Amino acid sequence: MKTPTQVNEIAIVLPAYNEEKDLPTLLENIRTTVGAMPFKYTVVVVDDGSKDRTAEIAREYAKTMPLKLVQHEVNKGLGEGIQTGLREGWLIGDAVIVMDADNTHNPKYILDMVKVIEAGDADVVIASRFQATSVVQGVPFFRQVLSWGCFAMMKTLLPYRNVRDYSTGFRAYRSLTLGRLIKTSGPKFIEESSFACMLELLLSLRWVGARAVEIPYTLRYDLKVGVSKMRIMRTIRRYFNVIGKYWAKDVLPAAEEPSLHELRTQVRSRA
Ligand SMILES: Nc1nc2c(ncn2[C@@H]2O[C@H](COP(=O)(O)OP(=O)(O)O)[C@@H](O)[C@H]2O)c(=O)[nH]1
Ligand SMILES: [Mg+2]
Repeated sequence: MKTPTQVNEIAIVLPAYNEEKDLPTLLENIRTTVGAMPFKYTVVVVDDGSKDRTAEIAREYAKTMPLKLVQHEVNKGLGEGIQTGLREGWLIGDAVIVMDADNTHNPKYILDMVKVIEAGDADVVIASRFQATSVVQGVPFFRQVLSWGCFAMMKTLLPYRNVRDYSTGFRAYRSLTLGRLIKTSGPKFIEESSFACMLELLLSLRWVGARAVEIPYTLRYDLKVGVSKMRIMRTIRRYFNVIGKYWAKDVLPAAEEPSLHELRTQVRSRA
């Protein structure tokens, strides 16, 4: 079933922890690239207790571009960061894009992602490393093995139609679908604090019946100046936890969709 969605405005959520080296380049890029796209945008920077100039940089850019800074006083982990960003983002945009703040995800792909949502073909659009024309530059071998391993494991244990890249952070979500997830699960809709939160979020969307589509893109890991924050062994361990959580859960039956405005009112009145 198609669910065409008019996208007049998007929120771009950037979970950021100590990203002073890469954030300015990304924000400049967003301003020129997304600024030229046919919809309004607001960047939501979630500074998760960074010890460097991440928050200062965001404050500086907020003077010259649509940018909202949300801060956690102490570092709470990527899961909490994504959750804070999505909670803000779905109230702002008709679609929410989440991408890494380390300048490895090019904002030019946002247009392709939004087009899929507008056409009504998907509720979540994944910029995938595993499409035929996708290119991955500069990712360490072991990290590639990890994402392939995640793909193979998920296809065997909990396959999601059309999905190959289960663990990437670069995705677009239809706000109505995020609203449905938040309404169903409550305000703490992500429990994982580790990088396994990306898998958890995807499986929770599968659970609420979200349809996924992937688009090809080029991951420029070689452009990253700062260090990776992923703790690999911890993430692998947590993947199993997430799979266990969703293993026996049946996909929820389709429900009639309220308008985005109605859904926002319903969720706000509960909070
Ligand atoms: N909110 C929050 N974001 C984080 C944390 N750790 C990493 N991130 C962000 O999550 C994204 C992915 O991290 P990154 O180091 O790029 O991982 P990699 O690309 O997988 O090597 C980046 O935007 C980071 O700033 C954290 O503890 N809290
Ligand atoms: Mg990254």
